[in-house]
Amino acid sequence: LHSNATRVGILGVPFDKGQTKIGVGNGPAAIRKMGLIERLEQIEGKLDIKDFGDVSYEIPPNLEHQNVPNMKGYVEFVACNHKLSKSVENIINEERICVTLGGDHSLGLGTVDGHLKSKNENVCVLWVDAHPDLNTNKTSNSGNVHGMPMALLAKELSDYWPYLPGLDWQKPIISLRNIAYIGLRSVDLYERVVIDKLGINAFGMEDIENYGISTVVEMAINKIDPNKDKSIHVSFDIDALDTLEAPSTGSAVRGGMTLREGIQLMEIVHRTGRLSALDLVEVNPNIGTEQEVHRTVDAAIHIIAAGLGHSRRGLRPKNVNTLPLQ
Ligand code: Z70
Ligand code: MN
Ligand code: MN
Ligand code: MN
Repeated sequence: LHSNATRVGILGVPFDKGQTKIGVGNGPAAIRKMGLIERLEQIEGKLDIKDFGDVSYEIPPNLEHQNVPNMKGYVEFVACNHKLSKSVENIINEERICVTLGGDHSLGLGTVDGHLKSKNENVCVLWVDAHPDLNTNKTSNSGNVHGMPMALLAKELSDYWPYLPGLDWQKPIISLRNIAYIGLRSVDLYERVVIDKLGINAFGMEDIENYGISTVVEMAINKIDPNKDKSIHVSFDIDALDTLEAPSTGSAVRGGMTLREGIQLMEIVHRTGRLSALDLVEVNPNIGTEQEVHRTVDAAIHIIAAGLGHSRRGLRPKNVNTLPLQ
């Protein structure tokens, strides 16, 4: 391998307790089985890829009987994300882009936390999603923690949480000024209030429609990383894509991004050279027909490959003189 090859770490998180549908824990296996790593190996310049396997976790005895009102699966959520945060921190410390395969989006707490710790908090986040995942346990209608990671991460919302046992390792250490949403189209009442009151950078589907995806991505990155010196985290919920593009997910919302827009978004992020972490979450291979699962997993792999430098223009030949062109 070339010594300056892009270094990548793959990490599976078969976690499904952040919501109530069966199957999202099978996401990492489905994405690997459809040949993620083989497809990444075809990227120009050859990536240096290391598969770190799946995160496993145990519930510490002092956490076992804890719970927090309106937070389903609380202890599993806390235990898994603690382990995940450390794994992500270690992978980024190894100077690898950490690609996390979900699993439900509650894992965004651990991946962003680990990234922040590795990069001394000099991180900005693109949250690509139909949903803002900005509920607290007081505002959530569902009690599903995959709708809460952004509210746990945000400094500005720390006063709105009760005491959270076992979460002392996770300080809300990112400002909402360093976060931008792309693809929103299913926003709860309180989420809407918080986005408006705090002026959170939020680019919805109508912005993509009005400006085009490349302008939206440039605007979002300029807002959250104006000096172009931050480490970029993309947390990509597959439900950002339209239902037709990614049907096998737990809360599909119509009127979403095309796969082409998703790929273009990731290509732009790749070209910044500052991508350090990419989450690809909420792929649920137990939802839909075999063909729909195939389409969804294939879309996920295209998104990841674009973020790591796959070019739709094809590979450049190593030595033009040996080609039968004459
Ligand atoms: C809703 C909630 C959500 C993903 C659904 C939905 C959140 N706002 N996130 N699917 N990926 O339950 O809080
Ligand atoms: Mn989400
Ligand atoms: Mn979502
Ligand atoms: Mn294809």
